[in-house]
Amino acid sequence: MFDRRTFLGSTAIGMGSLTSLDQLSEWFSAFAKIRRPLVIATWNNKKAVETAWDVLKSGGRALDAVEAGARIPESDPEDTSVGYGGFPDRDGFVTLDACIMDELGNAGSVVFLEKIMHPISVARRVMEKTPHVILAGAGAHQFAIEQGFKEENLLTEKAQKALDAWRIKSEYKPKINVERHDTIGILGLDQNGDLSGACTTSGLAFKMRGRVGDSPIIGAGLYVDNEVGAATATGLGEAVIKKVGSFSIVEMMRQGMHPEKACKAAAKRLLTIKSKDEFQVGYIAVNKKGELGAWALRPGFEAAVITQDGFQLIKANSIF
Ligand code: SD4
Repeated sequence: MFDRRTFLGSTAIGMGSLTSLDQLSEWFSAFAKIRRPLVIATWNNKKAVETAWDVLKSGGRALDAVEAGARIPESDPEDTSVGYGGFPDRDGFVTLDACIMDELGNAGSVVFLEKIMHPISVARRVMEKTPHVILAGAGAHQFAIEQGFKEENLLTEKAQKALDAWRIKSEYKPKINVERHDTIGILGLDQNGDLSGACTTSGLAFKMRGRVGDSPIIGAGLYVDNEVGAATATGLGEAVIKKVGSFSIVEMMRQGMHPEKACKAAAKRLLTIKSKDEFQVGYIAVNKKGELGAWALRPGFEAAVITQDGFQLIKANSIF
């Protein structure tokens, strides 16, 4: 591990040596010219940030980049927290939540959407083609079909087996950080300096039917303000919603806080929740300068970052 001094002394050997977001942000501050484009996503969503990067490196729009990135875990049957292959609710239905925001402050969201593999793209259509922000359930599904999306079975054999195993005891206690958590919140800063964000999930495994988490809630799971920065969340959605996590981070950045400090302050606010010892929440953020932040309630949270210097998996600091 590096301390600040050894880190600064090591920058000559490049970003491959960085071990934390603090250090990455310091690197960005020290070499101000290399701040954009960039992509940051929750967890080790490497392929997603690489896909988003492909859009940005050729001068593409951050909105297109984050949508393209979010679609990667949505169609991956091995990813049990997002889209196809996502673990179902306790009644055996895969129900999806997603939202997206662009640099103009537009927002679109779908909640409790079934049988459509790419909720993030439906959310984008809600944003661009309707006068609304959120469509839910059967209405969201109807809109998706009208827009040309295909109806598909999203429940994989692996997910059905996991449900069958869970039903033996039927104890509902989300094992945050224990099962694989790849819910993706992804933020992009493009060459123009414009920000966008996307967030997509199948929500918590074995949730009650009808439950909606933070991921599709503008201000909770995601918030983008192109004048300031963007933030997104992962973990126990109920906790993130109660604290309006992503909006708080952007507002703290608006007051001049560095993204890392703002994420930490938002993570600290979770401590007033009674069940704080039983859940995980992770936040990531980026500001207009391309400075980054990531902080979690407890250890184990990671962020995937990509810049022109390549991919970095960052271990986030935590309150506990
Ligand atoms: C939810 N925040 O639905 C999501 C779950 C999550 O990794 O992030 N899982 O509460």
